[in-house]
Amino acid sequence: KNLATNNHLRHVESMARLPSGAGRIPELNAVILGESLASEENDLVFPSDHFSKQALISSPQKYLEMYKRSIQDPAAFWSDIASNFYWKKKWDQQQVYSQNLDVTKGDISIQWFKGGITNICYNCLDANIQSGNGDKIALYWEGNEPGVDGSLTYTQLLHRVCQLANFLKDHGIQKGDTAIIYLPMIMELPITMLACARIGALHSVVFAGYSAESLHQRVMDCRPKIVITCNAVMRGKKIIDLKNIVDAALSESSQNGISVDLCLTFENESAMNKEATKWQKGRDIWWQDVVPKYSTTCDVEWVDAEDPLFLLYTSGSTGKPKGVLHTTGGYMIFTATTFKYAFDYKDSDIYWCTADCGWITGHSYVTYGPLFNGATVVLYEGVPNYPDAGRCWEIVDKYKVTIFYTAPTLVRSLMRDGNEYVTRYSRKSLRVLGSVGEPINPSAWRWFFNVVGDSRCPISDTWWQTETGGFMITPLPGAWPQKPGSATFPFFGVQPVIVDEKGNEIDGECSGYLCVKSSWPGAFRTLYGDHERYETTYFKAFPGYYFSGDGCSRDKDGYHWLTGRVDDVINVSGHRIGTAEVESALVSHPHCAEAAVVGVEHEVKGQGIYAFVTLVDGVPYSEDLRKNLVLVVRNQIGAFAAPDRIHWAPSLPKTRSGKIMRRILRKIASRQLDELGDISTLADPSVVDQLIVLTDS
Ligand code: 6R9
Repeated sequence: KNLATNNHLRHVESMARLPSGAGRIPELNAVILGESLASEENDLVFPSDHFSKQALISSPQKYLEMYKRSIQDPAAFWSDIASNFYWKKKWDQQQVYSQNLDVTKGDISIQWFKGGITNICYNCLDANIQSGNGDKIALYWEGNEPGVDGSLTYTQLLHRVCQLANFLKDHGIQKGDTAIIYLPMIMELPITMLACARIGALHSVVFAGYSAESLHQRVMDCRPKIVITCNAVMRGKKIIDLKNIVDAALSESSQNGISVDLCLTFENESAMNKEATKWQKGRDIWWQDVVPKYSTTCDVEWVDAEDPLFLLYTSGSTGKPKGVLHTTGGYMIFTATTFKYAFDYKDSDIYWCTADCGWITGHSYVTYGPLFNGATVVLYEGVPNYPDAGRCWEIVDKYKVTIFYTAPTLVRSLMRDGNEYVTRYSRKSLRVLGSVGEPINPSAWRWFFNVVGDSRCPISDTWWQTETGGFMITPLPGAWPQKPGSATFPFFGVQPVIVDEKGNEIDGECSGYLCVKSSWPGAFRTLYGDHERYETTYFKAFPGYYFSGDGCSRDKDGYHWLTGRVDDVINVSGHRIGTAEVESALVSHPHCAEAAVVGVEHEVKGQGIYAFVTLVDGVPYSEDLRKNLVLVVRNQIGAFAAPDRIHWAPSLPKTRSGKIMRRILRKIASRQLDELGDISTLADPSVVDQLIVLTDS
């Protein structure tokens, strides 16, 4: 009946029968078997006994027991967990969840805890204060400059949130309205998210590295009542004038018929340029002039579990970003529960996630998941290598960080800077490490484990997506041995399946497309304003399943190995970028006739952006033009999407029906010239020779 699940259970069961202590060397806390041992089966990294003993999930057997229940009776499993949250009114007990993931059976729909009335801000703040966490630090903030910092207790955080919530209400923002947040990593960012949630307004955080054009696109799509930003931010030594970017975006939107009447601007003192900030009277308000005047208490807007909580735009395989919509109840329970187990969270932990709140990781695992658990969270405004490559470990020591969650790209870049920057600091507070955003290569994994974590801290390599809301495949750090580079096993309630091209589930050791069978509480419910695109993108490829867009293989022990995107999405430093987005930016340049973008392996970023560009007839190649093309992408999307390489292409390889053959372009870009495969189906195979000749141009 349930092929993949049974298969998965069988693997975990066999793992649970491993003789205890298999492969361990007792004198070490944890054992990492060296790279010299090529065979994968020996490549197991066991949690220390000490760690496992204190862990929430301490053995494969314990995991298996809970996992089985979560799959066999999801309603009971998740209801029990949900009972630990505050509900003004309980959900419909008869129908904890309802779902249809099969397009052939009607509209795709997912609902969890429908009829339950709650509020996520109340659960994160008020409930924690009532249970005695009022004086506990909720947020530590570390500014860009060393020595500039701040903190808020749970009670202080609640007061700040309430003041802003009152301001928003006073300015007509109501339940169901949308607010765009364009802020850097300062405390006002989670404060604003929570204030929106408190009054039932949706937030749409736009990463403050996106360009004015991208911000404008998002304004046009979600039509916010308000934009909340700040004057500027320092990233390292660079000042970025965020308010100017907002001004440009809003003026473009208003020329296109969507005007935003309110722009609340926080004065970020660490980026002193208040005087230089341009001001539109009647629209722009300084945060500090108004918000602190409001009361520090604010009634909660009680919402249905299925009322929307936020929109977050992410890249897909077409040029138009997708507004991923998450609702309240299921998301709250899923982020809180995944956070607790995947990081083995304890009350005494100090948690630092380096992700920006502009991405999903900052939503689920900077703001909501940790705060629900009453965690102390570190926020860092700056860049990880400022003033030098030791900054992260300085911060770890300063706040005695116990759980450190970051991205492989950062690990690789710090690894390149050398061990001295790490070993200069103690890091002895650390006990759990985490990785997210892209597959972590085994050598980066080992460096992270051995050097950063002193071979003491398990690594939770969490596979998940904007769409999934929270962790889907992740180690539970005390439960089972890890394999460097594998995200291991599914979280409770998650049923990953690997399917072949035809959509058949495949068993045993295999590789294919990663799908998910059955819904989980944190799943996104739609794409904002485009339910059809939601169904087409995620549910039509393999009817009956959610299709992730990732490739995955499963080894003989049942461990999952993510192999990267199989669609036209590139993952640059953990940021998702659609090839089509970059292409449409490039072709907007008057001299660019056509562009095709592919991802190529990049030592630090994971993937780099490689663009083939065909120029308009008669326009010569030039260094200036190359720079201008890169600039167009920076301006239209953001600096993080700038192509690493522009390859002049007299023409592009196309099929007779006119489809660009990216497979060939990928091979040319990565210099795998002897693996071009069959090029006979091209309309003009000689195009390929031209491109190869020009490879080193
Ligand atoms: C959370 C986040 C999602 C895409 C996803 C996959 C890649 C994320 C990963 C991983 C391998 C991991 N990805 N975590 N690949 N191992 N631990 O990053 O969300 O920005 O939506 O990106 O990132 O390709 O499909 P998002």
